[in-house]
Amino acid sequence: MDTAWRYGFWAAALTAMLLSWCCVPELISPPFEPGDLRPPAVVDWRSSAARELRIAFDEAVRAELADFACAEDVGIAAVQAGTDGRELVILLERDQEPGKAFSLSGLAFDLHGNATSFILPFWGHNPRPAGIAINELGSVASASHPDALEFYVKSAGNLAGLAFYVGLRGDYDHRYIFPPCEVAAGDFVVLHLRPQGIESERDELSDKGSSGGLDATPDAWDFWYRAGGGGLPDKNGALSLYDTPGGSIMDALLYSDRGADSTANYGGFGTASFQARATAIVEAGAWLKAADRVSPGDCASSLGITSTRTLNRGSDSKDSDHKDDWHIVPTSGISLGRVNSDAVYNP
Ligand SMILES: [Ca+2]
Ligand SMILES: [Ca+2]
Ligand SMILES: [Ca+2]
Repeated sequence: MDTAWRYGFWAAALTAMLLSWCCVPELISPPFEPGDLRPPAVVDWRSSAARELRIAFDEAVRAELADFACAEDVGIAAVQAGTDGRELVILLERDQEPGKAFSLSGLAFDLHGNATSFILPFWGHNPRPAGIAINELGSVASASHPDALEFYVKSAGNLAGLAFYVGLRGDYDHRYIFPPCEVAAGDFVVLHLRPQGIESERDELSDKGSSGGLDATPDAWDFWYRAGGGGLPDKNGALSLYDTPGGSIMDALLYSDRGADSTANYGGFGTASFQARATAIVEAGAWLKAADRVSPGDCASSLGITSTRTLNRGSDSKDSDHKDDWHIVPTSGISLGRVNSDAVYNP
């Protein structure tokens, strides 16, 4: 009797337990929601004043002064939030030296705590950038006329940090950043892209007459690209000039010998790279196109260009961002460092 009762009791208890387990709602984890795990990304940066740097991100960020360091002796005084919270403003203790390269390292967090660290190159803020434009193209070299480019000074100022690209900012074969040099309106500046490496080739920081070398002249400012391999594309190229390496486009030159009827691939440009650069320069507002899509016919014509028949603006250096500003001068019409010839080469 007792045994039977005990079995009955435990059987009932077990059944009740099983029933109650079955009725307990199962504990289900909520679906995994990753939230924001992506760190903020730097989208732009620049020296914005003598004692100020700005770094823009793709989302709101915060940062601590202690996480920042600067290689140059400018001293970091504060790190503040800028526009929309998407920008950091780095305040410096001392003025930057115009055009001088330095780097800044730092750490920024988005509002979910994702961190990104960065080391960014800066060029000392130039408070008075000279207004210059590409004026004469010597892209087809000979032994006595290596690749060179002339700029015309439209408005006085300092060249420090102005950046010339074979290509454009973010997509280039060569880049040259000008050193500090005071220039006057009407001056000419010549960048020699394939120096011989001889001692007399000097960057003229204060004396227009101090450099020797091929195609250097006593009355123009001569500079020498020393990074090596700095040729200009002979007949089909996209060149650009920016107010700082991370800054705004000041001028550009698109040149081609293909013409509007070109049936080459990539919209007539022949290469994806040339088409992409031409399109980007037009979209940046530095060159005009005739139709919806930029074509080689929108480029200044380089047909007939040689080492002494250079591609030139007119003698007035007029700049309307249009191919018609440009012409090929007759044989021996090259005028690097001097006013351009208005004579036109007739094939
Ligand atoms: Ca000179
Ligand atoms: Ca222009
Ligand atoms: Ca000239």
